Amino acid sequence: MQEALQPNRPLAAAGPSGTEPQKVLRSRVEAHSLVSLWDNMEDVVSSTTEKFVPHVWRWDDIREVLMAAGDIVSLEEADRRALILANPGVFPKYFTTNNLYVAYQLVRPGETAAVHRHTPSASRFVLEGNGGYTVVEGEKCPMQRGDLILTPQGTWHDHGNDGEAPAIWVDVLDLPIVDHQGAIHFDFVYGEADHGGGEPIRKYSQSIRTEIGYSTSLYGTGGMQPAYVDSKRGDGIGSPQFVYPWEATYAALNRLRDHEGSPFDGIVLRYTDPTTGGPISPTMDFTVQLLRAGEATKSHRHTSSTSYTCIQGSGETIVDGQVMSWGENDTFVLPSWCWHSHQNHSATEDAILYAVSDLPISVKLGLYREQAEGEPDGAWRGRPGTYERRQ
Ligand code: GTQ
Repeated sequence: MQEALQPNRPLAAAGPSGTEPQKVLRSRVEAHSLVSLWDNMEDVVSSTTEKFVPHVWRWDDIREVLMAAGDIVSLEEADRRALILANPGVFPKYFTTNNLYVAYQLVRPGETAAVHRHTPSASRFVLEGNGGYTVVEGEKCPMQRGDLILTPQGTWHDHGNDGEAPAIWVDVLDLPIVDHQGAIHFDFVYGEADHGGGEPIRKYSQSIRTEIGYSTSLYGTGGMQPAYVDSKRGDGIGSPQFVYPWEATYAALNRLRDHEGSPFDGIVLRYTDPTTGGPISPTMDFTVQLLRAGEATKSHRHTSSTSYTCIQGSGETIVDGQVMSWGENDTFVLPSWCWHSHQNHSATEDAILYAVSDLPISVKLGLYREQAEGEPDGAWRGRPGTYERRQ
């Protein structure tokens, strides 16, 4: 029988001790802002993203503090009244996963948040209220519970609330990767020419330029696209459909509920850019998944991190052996390359999760790997993902 392969050399075998000449050499090296690879192999090849931990943020806690902030912090002072879900593993850095920034935002009745645009891609998933809205590139997008509203990179956007109740939603942005790339730019100066034309005048909010429902009437019918408009909206990359209404999402989940679905995610649907069929943002993948009463998924892991918000029901996600229980409007995060499986313990009720991951980054860079429970490690710890083939 053949012996199992052994590593050529255990990592960091040399370690930071060594002979006298090696120690003298180390001080010479360090005096010039240099570091030797041979003394620090283990640090150099280990992953700093392992510091991100799985965590659950509770809706009751967030809502209470957010409502208190509503009384104390005005939108004129705050620009955006949002509470960031700061991963405890990297605190005080305010990232939620290595590539995702997640926050809960409140706009009170009658308030407006000033128009701006930026290089990060942004999204809002609506939890509460029925008079909230976001204006994206002149399109007013009303915000009802379960709606997904996109403000792709480079699109002007402002928020408001015409209703009687607070509007609260979950923001997910790709801020951390844009930051790593040294590419964060925000533009706060917006101008429009007045009705008669002439020079642009600075404005706090955008004028409405389309009818309500423009996005979904143009792009919201699967398999059909308007051939008479320029589908580039804003100056970046992203879906021209800015609104994905809950009604359509929920109907699609229900239509498919008798399918077997994914062994790892149940009935999982991807939000797509109608012009490409791919994810709706260059860096983030958006999905919604139905875990039927009593459903328990198989465990797997992959090289992408995910933020999940529970939209309906309750359940548990087991991450590397740690049980994370969640209920309506809670958000929990799954760091990259952690084993995870989901369970809906209810005998009668559905559970629905809204999930945003950084999968497109891994796929574009050729770094996507996945591994199912019971599968051997294979090449590069895992196997190349099936994601591209499913596209
Ligand atoms: O609503 O435009 O949570 O620009 C972070 C940055 C929300 C927004 C955030 C933003 C916004």
